[in-house]
Amino acid sequence: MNLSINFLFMTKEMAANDYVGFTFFIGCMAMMAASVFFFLSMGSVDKKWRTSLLVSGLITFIAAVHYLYMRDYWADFGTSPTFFRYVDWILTVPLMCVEFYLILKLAGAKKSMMWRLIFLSVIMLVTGYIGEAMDQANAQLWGLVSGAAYFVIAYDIWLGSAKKLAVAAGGATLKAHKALCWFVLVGWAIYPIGYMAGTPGWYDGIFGGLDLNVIYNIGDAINKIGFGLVVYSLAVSSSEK
Ligand SMILES: *C/C=C(C)/C=C/C=C(C)/C=C/C1=C(C)CCCC1(C)C
Repeated sequence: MNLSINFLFMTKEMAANDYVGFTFFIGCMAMMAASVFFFLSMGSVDKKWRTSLLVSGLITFIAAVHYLYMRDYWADFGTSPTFFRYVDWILTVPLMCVEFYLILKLAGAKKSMMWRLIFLSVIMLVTGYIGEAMDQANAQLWGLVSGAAYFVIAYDIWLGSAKKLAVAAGGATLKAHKALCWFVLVGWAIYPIGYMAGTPGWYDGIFGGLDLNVIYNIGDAINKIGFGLVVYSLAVSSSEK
């Protein structure tokens, strides 16, 4: 039962050609380093930005811990740590929704906007998990439902009420909001590609056998660390004044 805890930090061999294992390893380090950076940066920005930086650090910290587990899971079993992956996402993706809210709060954002995004992200992830781990035979269908929720999230922040608040706030807030929107549209689109590489469907074979974990790990590094850096630069640039 406590196997997954006992094997943490134990030395194992990693094959030189285990490029999947390597991306878990490097992803883990990157998430740890980013967390230290975001936490330590909290002291050098205006008070009103500290919570945003704290959340950025929590996102990468939660990921770092899950990467430790996923790295070891991969080393031991050589199969996808799907469960840890989705537990990580179900914690960190809603926190990214909180980040949108925190940035726009000063411009008058309501909590209902945040809860709506969180609700949609949970639907996106739960249906994705079902398709990937529980009902692969219908992976295409679950992926479609998940994709629909993703589409609504993207619509909401690009064109919905969040957009209006960002425009009203202008300046650095608008710029940061735009950057985060691009992360959701382009950065998050990496994940459905990983899903298609790892589940059966009409898309079989088009990714040439590339392991879904490599795609997910690249997506995580871009989205979690990049997202945090956008928040960091907003905090720094609007603290200087
Ligand atoms: C830090 C982790 C992040 C930002 C994870 C994001 C995950 C997604 C945007 C996943 C989306 C999916 C679809 C849109 C369809 C197929 C199933 C998913 C869950 C991979």
